[in-house]
Amino acid sequence: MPSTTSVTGAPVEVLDWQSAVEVLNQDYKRDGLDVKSLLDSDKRGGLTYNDFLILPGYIGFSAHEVTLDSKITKKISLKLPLVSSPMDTVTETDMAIFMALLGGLGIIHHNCSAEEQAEMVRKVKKYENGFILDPVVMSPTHTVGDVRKVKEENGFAGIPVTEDGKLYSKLVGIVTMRDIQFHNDNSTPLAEVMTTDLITAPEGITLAAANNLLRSSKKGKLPVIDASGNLTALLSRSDLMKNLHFPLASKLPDSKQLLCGAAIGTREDDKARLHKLVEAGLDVVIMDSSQGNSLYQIGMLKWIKATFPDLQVIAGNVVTREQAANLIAAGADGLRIGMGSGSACITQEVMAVGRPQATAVYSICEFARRFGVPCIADGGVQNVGHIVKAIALGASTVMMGGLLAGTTESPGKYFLSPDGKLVKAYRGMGSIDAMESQKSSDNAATGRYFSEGDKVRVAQGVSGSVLDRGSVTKFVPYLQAGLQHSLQDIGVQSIEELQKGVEEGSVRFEVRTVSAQAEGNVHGLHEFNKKLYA
Ligand code: CPR
Repeated sequence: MPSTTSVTGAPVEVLDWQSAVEVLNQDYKRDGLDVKSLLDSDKRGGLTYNDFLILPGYIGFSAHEVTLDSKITKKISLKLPLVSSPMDTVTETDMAIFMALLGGLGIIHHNCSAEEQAEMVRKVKKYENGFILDPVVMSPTHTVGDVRKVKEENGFAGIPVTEDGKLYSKLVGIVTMRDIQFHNDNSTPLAEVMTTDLITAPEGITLAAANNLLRSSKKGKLPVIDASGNLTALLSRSDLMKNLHFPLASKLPDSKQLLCGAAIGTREDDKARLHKLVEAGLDVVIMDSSQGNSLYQIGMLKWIKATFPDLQVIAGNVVTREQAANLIAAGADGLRIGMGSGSACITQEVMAVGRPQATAVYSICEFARRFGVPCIADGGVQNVGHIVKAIALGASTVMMGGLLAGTTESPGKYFLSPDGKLVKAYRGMGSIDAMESQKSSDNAATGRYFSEGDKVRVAQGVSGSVLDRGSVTKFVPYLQAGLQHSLQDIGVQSIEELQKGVEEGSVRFEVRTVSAQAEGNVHGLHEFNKKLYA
């Protein structure tokens, strides 16, 4: 038997290398901690995502084989577990459309009138990839100057002309830059310059057929008309060139429409708001409250379940099992977890109430799973790693505000920060700014943070800006690919497998000391460029 010497000089038997796995299983406990020991808050206090790591497992498959399907409510599943926050600097029509196209879900904010919010929901539900459903339209009395102005402001010409200058009115022509190129008189009415010899597509045409027609017509724009000749939509050649394919798009089975969520408050007039949202086609409603375990929310939840039995209702926010139990018992189809972890949030500081997010997520998800209630981990997500950790701790989906606020699809325009960086505004919904933007009593989002009778509004958030992140059509697929690679490293091929592994103790964790956190970040470089994806 070969032998070697230990540090004390005593001879030590060298084992047969082929028995390494057997010896490991016989003589050793598993490396790392199971999830219960990790989140033992008696021992360690509450943890945040940065306080721990997941240990790697065995890779027996490629990253693109990892699937990310997960439930957002009892009845609705997504192919990508990502949700955009109901905040007025994060989710309006465009964000909701693209989050759904990419496999996630957008929750439209309610810091606007009920009509405005319902209109946004309607646009998402009516959206068809490739079709422009609210094109700029002009009438024959509009002028050459008007077209030039649109070109200047929006970068496109090619404008359909209808009898009264609106969508759903009779199409009478189309005006392109070619029609007005050598026309110096800006006051000439479009009736004199527009092209009237039109190639159109009939309403109901498939995107593929419409694209073929657009190609063969060699035109820049293809108007879609109904049986009476009224304009209903438009296709554009430039969109055709960049037309993306969205195989993960979030839709209900047997439906061509994208899924759409929206937030409401728990006041009496939110009932009328919800009627409008449901009429517009809403699939999921979130009752938006920073502390959801209340008489008001439970009352509202029961009313919604009785009035709209088919609507999926997400309750919250909650951070303890006790809060969650009340909402589960009142019929919640999903829960939203987080209090004070949001990037623009000062709730924990001001109210002294809240909970570190990793502990909150584990505590509630472990409980809610027993009743088949999926949970959203909401707030505090700054990178792919945080998403993976939230899911490993039991969250079905993850909600992001700040991380998506700097994308092209979020509301608002980019501007230059004082230090010359391209940024977009981002603000907490309980910031003074957001509360003061409340234009009418019909506009109730900030009710999440104050009541009508309050003389002083106590801010629970800040307003500021976030760096440009480009389009969600690039950023979300980056998050998706990152998730797939992470699950591959852990050695699991799906979210279900990850959560089962955590529950059974085969997926292991390690506490991350402050110096471990420093080690895990870039260190020792004089300068570096942190480009996240290419
Ligand atoms: P981040 O993704 O930016 O970290 O967090 C977004 C979440 O922050 C939102 O979904 C919401 O739950 C929470 N949030 C928004 N405004 C807030 C204020 Cl003023 N205070 C506390 N939480 C807030």
